Amino acid sequence: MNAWCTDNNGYPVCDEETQRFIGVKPSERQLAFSEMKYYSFIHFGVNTFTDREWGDGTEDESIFNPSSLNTDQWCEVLKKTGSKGIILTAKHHDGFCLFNSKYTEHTVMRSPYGRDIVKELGVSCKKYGMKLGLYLSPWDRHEKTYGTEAYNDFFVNQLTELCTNYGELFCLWFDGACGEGKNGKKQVYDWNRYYSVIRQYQPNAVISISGPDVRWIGNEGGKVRKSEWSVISWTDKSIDKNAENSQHNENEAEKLQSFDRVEEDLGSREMLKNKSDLAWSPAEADVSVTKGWFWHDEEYYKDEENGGVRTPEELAEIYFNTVGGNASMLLNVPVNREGLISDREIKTLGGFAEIIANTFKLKVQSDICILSLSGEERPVDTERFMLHNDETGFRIYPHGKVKTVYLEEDIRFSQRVEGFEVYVDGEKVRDCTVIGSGKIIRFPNAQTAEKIDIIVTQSRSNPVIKKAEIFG
Ligand code: FUL
Repeated sequence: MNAWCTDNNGYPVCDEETQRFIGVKPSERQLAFSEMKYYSFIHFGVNTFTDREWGDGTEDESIFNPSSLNTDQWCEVLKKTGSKGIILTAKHHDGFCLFNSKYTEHTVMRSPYGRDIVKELGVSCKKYGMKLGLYLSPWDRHEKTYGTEAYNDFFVNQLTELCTNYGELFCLWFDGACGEGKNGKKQVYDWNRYYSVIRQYQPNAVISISGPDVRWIGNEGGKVRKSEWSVISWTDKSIDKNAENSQHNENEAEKLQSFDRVEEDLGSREMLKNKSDLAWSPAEADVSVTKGWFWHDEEYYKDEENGGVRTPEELAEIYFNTVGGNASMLLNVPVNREGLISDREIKTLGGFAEIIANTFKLKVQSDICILSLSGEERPVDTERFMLHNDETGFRIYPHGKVKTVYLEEDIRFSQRVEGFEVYVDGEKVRDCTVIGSGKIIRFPNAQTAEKIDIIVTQSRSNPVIKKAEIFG
């Protein structure tokens, strides 16, 4: 039998090198973040009123005039979709702040709206039991100090405001885009200084994308690699690479939605072999419900398929591939000129939420046994288990029809499984790689199965499984 405990595809099961890989584990903040799995992005700002994707910093504050802004509505709509938190663009590249910043006049306080929207969203998030995260664009096309050392002080000041005035944050999201400022100069960002502000005031928050805790998946179309590894080399996810690969002008959004790196390998043993800078690096797929990040009307999207809006089925597919592909899903929902999530977006989100809820509605009672090389079965009454040295995998006996199998490794022990096979009543139906924080295996038609075997073919030391669930 081809299993991790027999030949492990020719790789050592637990030599020093393997231990080096599994010695890399998530921090507490990364663990909490990985539990969220699906959460929301909101792009809102002056672009909403100018019909642009990138503002140039010359926008007058008076154009920002949402007529009936209601952050409770945002939470209500998003929470219903199963979202666990919201990341708001507190400041996008145009430099306009949705919060009351002491360090610039270019804020919502000078607009007809006149109130701190980050504060309002913080209150709503609390009320609805959602977590709050903030996007603060390092690139600022309005601020006159941009491109000089003084800008780092300015940025640190704004970051400190966000980290100290709005309660607990789960994430600070730093974009990869780095362009020129007003004076034609590019900024040299003092990342380490930024990070230490966050660690000081928001020790539980992850620093995403241009930061150490969460890795940009590399596209904006919700696509994942065949194997999305959790442990990779820090150099391979460097901030410079992010900047190189992210949007370089306002109209490139579409380009970034495509993805040709499905086979790309960031974390196999071969890749990690000579790398000394290994890091726990969970992938995040940021994707928008509409073609653009900011809200635009029907006219803007008139040439786009389905009016520029992703269908519920597309969104669900993205969910299955990301949340079920060892990544998390950050779904952007733009807020419109009224300051609300529009019916158009609510409709597609509703359809999406229904598909996901239906998929996981019916949990099928199952018994689980661990399979040993000698053919013995060891029953486990808990779903959290480790395979012993002579155990090839596990068998699930579902008491009902099977549509979806959900697996999760206990990532506190790192990401170990490198390959596994799925058998339905003895017949092999899938050949898979990484499990990590979540693997979703779907069967288009409900299967009647007496037993489902998961045979681990390759692993970095003994596999530790946290969840093996069946849904009908
Ligand atoms: C990109 C930005 O340039 C887009 O406008 C958007 O904010 C996206 C999430 O990140 O790099």
